[in-house]
Amino acid sequence: MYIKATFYFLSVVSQDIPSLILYLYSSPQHFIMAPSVIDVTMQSSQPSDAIKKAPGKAILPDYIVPLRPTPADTPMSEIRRRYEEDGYVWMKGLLPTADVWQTRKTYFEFTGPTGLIKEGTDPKDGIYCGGDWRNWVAPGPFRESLKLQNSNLEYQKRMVEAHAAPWYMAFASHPVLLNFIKDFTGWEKTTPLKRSIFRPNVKGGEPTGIHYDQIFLRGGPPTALTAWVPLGDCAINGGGLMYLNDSVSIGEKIEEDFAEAAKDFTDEQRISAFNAHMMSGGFLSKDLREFSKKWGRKWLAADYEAGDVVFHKAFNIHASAVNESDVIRLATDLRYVETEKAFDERWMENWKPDDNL
Ligand SMILES: O=C(O)CCC(=O)C(=O)O
Ligand SMILES: [Fe+2]
Repeated sequence: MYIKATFYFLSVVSQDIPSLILYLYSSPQHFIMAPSVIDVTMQSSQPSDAIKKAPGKAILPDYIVPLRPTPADTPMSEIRRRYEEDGYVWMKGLLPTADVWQTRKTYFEFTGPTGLIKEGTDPKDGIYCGGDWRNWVAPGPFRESLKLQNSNLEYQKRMVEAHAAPWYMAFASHPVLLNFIKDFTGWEKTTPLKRSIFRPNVKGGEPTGIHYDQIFLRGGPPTALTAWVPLGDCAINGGGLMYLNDSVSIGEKIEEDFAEAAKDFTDEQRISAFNAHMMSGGFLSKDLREFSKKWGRKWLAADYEAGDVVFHKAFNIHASAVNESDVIRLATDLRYVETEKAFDERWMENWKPDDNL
C-alpha cells in the first residue's frame, strides 16, 4: 500500500516542477535587526538531555515528560482508546518517509532561493542561513506587530503561495492519511479543510503560543481532527510541538468560560479567536512554565521523525518550544472533518495572512 501511495504522491508533486523552476532567478533581500532577546536556557534531562526554551524563559526539566508513542501496527481499537485517554495519538512511522522528505524538499526548493537556506546545502536538509529570525516571520498580524522594515518580500510571497501549491494539496490528501482517518473515525466521507498551514520555524524564532484548536474553529462543533505532521525529522531541541498532559478537560473548561464571557457578542465576534476576551494571536499564554504550574500539568515533548503524525483533539492544549538548532523546523497542521456534518466553513479557503482566523 505504501509503495502505491508513494507513487501516486510523487506523480502529483512532479507535475509542479516547471513552476518551481520559474522562481529560481530572484535574489534575496535581507535586512539587519538587533539580535533576538530570547536568551535564557536550562539543561533538561528528560525526556532527553536537550535544552528546551520557551520565549523569554526556559521550561524547567521538571515540567517536561515524554509524549507517548504509538507504533503504526497497533490495533485500531487501542489507537482509539489512547486518543480518548490522552487527547492525542502520536503515530510512529505512519506516512511513507520518502513522501514526507519530498514535501520538505519541494517546500525549501520553492522558498530557499529567497535566501532562507544556507548556501551550498541540500534544500531537503533545510539548513537555516542564519541571522535574525525576524527576517523569516510569516506575513500576517504577528509580523505586522513587529513593525519590520525592508522585509524580504519575495520570501513572503512564496511562503504564502506554497499554501495553495498542488503538491501541498496532494500531501494534505495523502491516501495513507485519508485511509487511516477513515478507519480511525468511521466517518463515511472525510473533507480535508483547505486552510492548512506550514510552520517553518527557524533558530531562535517565536514559536506557537499555548492554545487549543477549537479557539480558531469556533464556527463549527469541536469535532475537527487535527493531524500535526513534522515534515522531516525534528529533534527534541528543534522546536517540535508539545502537548499539555491530560489537558482536554482544561481546554473545555476554558472554552466554556470564554463562551460565557462572549454571550452578548455578535455571532461574528463570539466565534472570533481575536475577540475582546482573547490574547493577541488567540493564544492562552506564551509562558509555558507558568501555564504548567497554574494547571498542575507537565508538557509532553518528543524527538519526532519523518513519517510520524500526531492526531489531536480540538480541546487538547499544545504549544511549541523555540527551535535551537540550525535545522529549520518545518511542520504542517492538517485538519479533517466529516463531510456531511456541520463544520467551520471559514476554513474552506487556503491560508492567507489576512484571513483573520
Ligand atoms: O506547528 C506548530 O507550531 C503549531 C501546530 C498546531 O498548533 C496544530 O497543529 O494544531
Ligand atoms: Fe494547534
